[in-house]
Amino acid sequence: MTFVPYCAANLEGVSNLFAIEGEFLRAEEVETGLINTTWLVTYERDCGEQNRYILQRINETVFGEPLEVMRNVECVTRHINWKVLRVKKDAGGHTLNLYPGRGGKSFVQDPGGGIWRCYNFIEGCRTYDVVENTRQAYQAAHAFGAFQDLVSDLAPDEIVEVIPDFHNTPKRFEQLMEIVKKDPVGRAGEVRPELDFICDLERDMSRLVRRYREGRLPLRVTHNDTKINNVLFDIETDQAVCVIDLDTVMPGLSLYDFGDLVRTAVNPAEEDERDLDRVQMRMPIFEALVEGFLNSAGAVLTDEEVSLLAQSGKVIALELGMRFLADYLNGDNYFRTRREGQNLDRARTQLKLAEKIDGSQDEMEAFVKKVAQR
Ligand code: ADP
Ligand code: GN1
Ligand code: MG
Repeated sequence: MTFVPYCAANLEGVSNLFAIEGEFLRAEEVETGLINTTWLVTYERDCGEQNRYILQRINETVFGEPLEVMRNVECVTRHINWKVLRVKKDAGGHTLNLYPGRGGKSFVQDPGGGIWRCYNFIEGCRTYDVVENTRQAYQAAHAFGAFQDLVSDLAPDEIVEVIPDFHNTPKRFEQLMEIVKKDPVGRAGEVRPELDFICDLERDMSRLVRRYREGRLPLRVTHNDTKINNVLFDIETDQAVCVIDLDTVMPGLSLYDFGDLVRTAVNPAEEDERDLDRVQMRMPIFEALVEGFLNSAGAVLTDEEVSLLAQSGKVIALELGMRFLADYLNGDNYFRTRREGQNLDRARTQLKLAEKIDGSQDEMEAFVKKVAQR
């Protein structure tokens, strides 16, 4: 399948295939995510009112079966919309909705074979790449915990595992080692210190997966991509109002979600920071994450899950360090990059963060224990 570059005419053609009212005015690319191609499109109705929508093309390199992704997203958005209305009785919140496309599906296919979908654009919101304060951390964790609660009654076998072993950290290690062996673009020689660091931590990688295999952790429907810019914040109130990016909602462990949130929230530096002295583990942010997550998801989590919250951040930081490094060694064809060496910088940041988190591990454990005993 070839990737066709999109000009306004293509985009207008694609967005006109969705059941949205009015005439196409413009499309602006949204550049925050690293995976899909996202456009903010504006339509004008006869009365002059303008409405905005999110038009997304699913990345088929990452998602080999985009139609399975859409099936999952349909199931999850419908369930959440039902639950918010009927169980939570909270019609005031924001939820994602898919607009129907021509042909009666929740997506359309362009002439090049690309799969597109259209969501309601949630107005008056923004995302953060770096958490600025403990209130934002609490809000984000509360939103992802609430998401966990909303999908807690979906059976994991209703949802297809669209990227197998997505958070299987030991498997990510094996995959990295295979890439190092093949060294397809001749970069492995440059990253010896990073590889040594990773190999020294091999034992830590199976901390979550092992407990799941021992039957000590439940398989749930989880978000699996709880990075901080996958939650929308209200511009006026700075409250987290909606969890987005549902492509990786799959059977998983709640600790993957908490761990991914820790790795993206505690660090005051950007994900691709080059000055590693800026990479830090901010304890007050971690504390706010624990409070926020437990306040919304605490009722569905088991004691074993809670007892591992403090360990999850390091595992996921390490996992992302390996994924970014693997992509660098493979020639940068998975995560979107905008400059040379960006994946290597991302990898180094994550590995440094894993080291920083490790340095605070005891303090983190003690905090979780204290909160759990309340
Ligand atoms: P990716 O998988 O590439 O990360 P996302 O689904 O996270 O794609 O979307 C990329 C960005 O587009 C988000 O970070 C957010 O800024 C914006 N966005 C996506 N969906 C919406 C929405 N429904 N309302 C408002 N903004 C959105
Ligand atoms: C990708 O789609 P986005 O940008 O929210 C990736 C995540 C990584 C993240 C790192 C499907 O998330 O797993 O943690 O980049 N998503 C996929 O920034 O691989
Ligand atoms: Mg995203």
